[in-house]
Amino acid sequence: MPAYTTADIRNVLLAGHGQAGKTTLIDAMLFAAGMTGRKGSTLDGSSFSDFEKDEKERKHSIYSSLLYLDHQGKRINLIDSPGSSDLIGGALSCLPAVETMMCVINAQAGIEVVARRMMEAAVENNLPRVIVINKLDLPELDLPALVSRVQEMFGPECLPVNLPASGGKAVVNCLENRSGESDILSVQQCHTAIVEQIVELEEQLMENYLAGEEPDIASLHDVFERAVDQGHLVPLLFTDARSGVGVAELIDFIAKWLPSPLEGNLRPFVTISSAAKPAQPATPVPFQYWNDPAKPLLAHVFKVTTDPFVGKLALFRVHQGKCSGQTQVFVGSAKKAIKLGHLLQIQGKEHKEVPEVIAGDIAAVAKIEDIHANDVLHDDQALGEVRLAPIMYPTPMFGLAITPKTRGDEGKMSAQLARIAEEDPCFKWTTDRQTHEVVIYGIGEMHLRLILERMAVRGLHVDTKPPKIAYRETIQQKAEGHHRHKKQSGGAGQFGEVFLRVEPLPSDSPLRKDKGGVGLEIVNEVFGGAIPGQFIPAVEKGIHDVMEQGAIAGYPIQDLRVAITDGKHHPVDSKEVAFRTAGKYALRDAILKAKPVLLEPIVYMEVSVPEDKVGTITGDLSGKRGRIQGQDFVNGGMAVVKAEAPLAEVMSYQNQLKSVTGGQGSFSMEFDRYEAVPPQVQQQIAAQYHPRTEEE
Ligand SMILES: Nc1nc2c(ncn2[C@@H]2O[C@H](COP(=O)(O)OP(=O)(O)OP(=O)(O)O)[C@@H](O)[C@H]2O)c(=O)[nH]1
Ligand SMILES: [Mg+2]
Repeated sequence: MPAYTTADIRNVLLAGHGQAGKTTLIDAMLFAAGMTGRKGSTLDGSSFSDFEKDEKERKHSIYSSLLYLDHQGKRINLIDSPGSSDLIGGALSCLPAVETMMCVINAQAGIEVVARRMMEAAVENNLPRVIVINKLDLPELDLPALVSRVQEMFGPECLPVNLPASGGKAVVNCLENRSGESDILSVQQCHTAIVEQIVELEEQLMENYLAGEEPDIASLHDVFERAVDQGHLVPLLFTDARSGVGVAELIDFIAKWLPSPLEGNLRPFVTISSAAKPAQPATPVPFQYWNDPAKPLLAHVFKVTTDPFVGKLALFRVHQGKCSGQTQVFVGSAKKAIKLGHLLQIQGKEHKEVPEVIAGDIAAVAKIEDIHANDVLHDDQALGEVRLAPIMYPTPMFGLAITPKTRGDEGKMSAQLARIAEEDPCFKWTTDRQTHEVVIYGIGEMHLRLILERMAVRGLHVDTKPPKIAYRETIQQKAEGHHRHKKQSGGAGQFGEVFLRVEPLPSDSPLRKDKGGVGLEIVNEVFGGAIPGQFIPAVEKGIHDVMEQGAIAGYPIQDLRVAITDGKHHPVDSKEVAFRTAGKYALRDAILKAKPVLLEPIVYMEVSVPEDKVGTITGDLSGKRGRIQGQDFVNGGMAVVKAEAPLAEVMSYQNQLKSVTGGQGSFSMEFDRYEAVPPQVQQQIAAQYHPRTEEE
């Protein structure tokens, strides 16, 4: 048994924009808590959190990492996450492991894209938020203005629990103190604001407070914690992670005020009944569990990684029950149990074997190939259908075609790609149907570059080709299609005839791709056995063929409702293959009459540049079919231009920005939606498409 109980655990994810100081803060916390004999630093590669070679070289976090500290009998698990918008998948995937998301904001740069994104993601995932404003030592800060910005953007419930004091050399607690000296704002006013915010949640407290009774702060723990859980309060703290100001206070605050697994909001586990019909999306039913070590085991694998010494490592959070190395677990709905073997407590790159992991805690298990990212581990077959509700990740849109430098390495390449796809939820790869090339997709240029480097380190070198755009196809109106497939060759013939109707899926249909659906609904309206029931699946197969292969330019089709309306069969010559072919060509026929359009990915961009470059940037983006959405002037003479643009035009924006601004500026880009391409672009792309017309 560990020396602590579930009630003593705190799990905190540090997230936020790149360079805000998350990793530095974690190194500072470990040092302040006496966990490390020296203070690690990202500056000289000695960080306990950024320990991977590529992280040290680039001086920023690339992977999430798990660390812990012990303070006043509490076990505090900290997850550091990368702040680059390209790597946000690594931060999002850790949300299910914690009770609190701590968003670190750079006092000078202000609220940047990833901070905002992670704040939104925490709300979507019903996860309490804490804000840390770091780098309070930097010169020329306007901290009161930043606090107001935070409140404007994330709500008036973002309230300071401490304030910088002594010229930035200390912080003063305005939650536990009614008065005191601070550099900015009034301790008394901040104290009142926070007390008023939390007493609101309890009638008796509120009445007493209104009657003039100042509550005893220590007695407010439960209601404070509830306010945090409900998002009714977002505590805000200040730090200077480099010199350690506010760091001990931050640890104290986590230990004392933030929710333990027993108090925190439960993660959205659901049961997916396998009884649902395959054609219909299964309706998930919320699954109730408790962070109780006495109940059956329920754990969730939130990260899989490869350790140079132990091989595959799966990091998991126990949400219910407990496990030891001897525990026989089931992975999801698997019927055969496996023994966990060695359980490891992780401190950055160090591992220590532990005998047991209890509900609420985070640990890792080594060398089990059957355990994958996002798996649920349990020791009770009744939990076989329990899953975690999916996390919404940004769609990887940046494509690169790759071929191994060494012929014969294709198999090795697939194995590596599969491994990376498991380690990184925002990495996808496919084989292009037209060109048979392997195409990898990531969030941005940097993301893919890092992945290529990782493959090279693992011994696989590839050639890359200019990025490809993942176009899609759809239709704009209703139309009918027909095909009769008839073939007489020698003995037995082939016969199948299909009539069908297509229409766009209604904009509110849950089956639409942008709603997370499969993008296709097939309805069987065939009357009186014109197509015998046993051939309907073959027609459906033909429909799926076209959906994958495209009809106008060779890209996947989406958001179609296809009604199979009529057909003919032949008692001898009707075969599956005939109906599959008929279905395929009938659908193609219908689509061509249904005003087909080519869709292209549109990205949302935020470009940070010096103020005097704003005109150049907006002009340049407008020339790239971009639409400017707004501008923000932030601290330090910088401005943020917000825009939407077709991905095809801004694929190499990194270089474009460099040439326009002479090296200054940075940007983030994320997929927003698909939109029809202008007609002349569609003509160009479609003209290059030469489908094979095989009438097998
Ligand atoms: N002056 C000052 N510099 C800081 C502070 N905290 C961090 N830094 C510096 O800011 C830079 C970035 O710090 P990191 O801790 O790597 O930032 P991060 O948020 O982990 O960044 P990513 O890993 O890219 O997301 C480093 O040079 C740090 O030394 C601070 O409080 N004050
Ligand atoms: Mg970092």
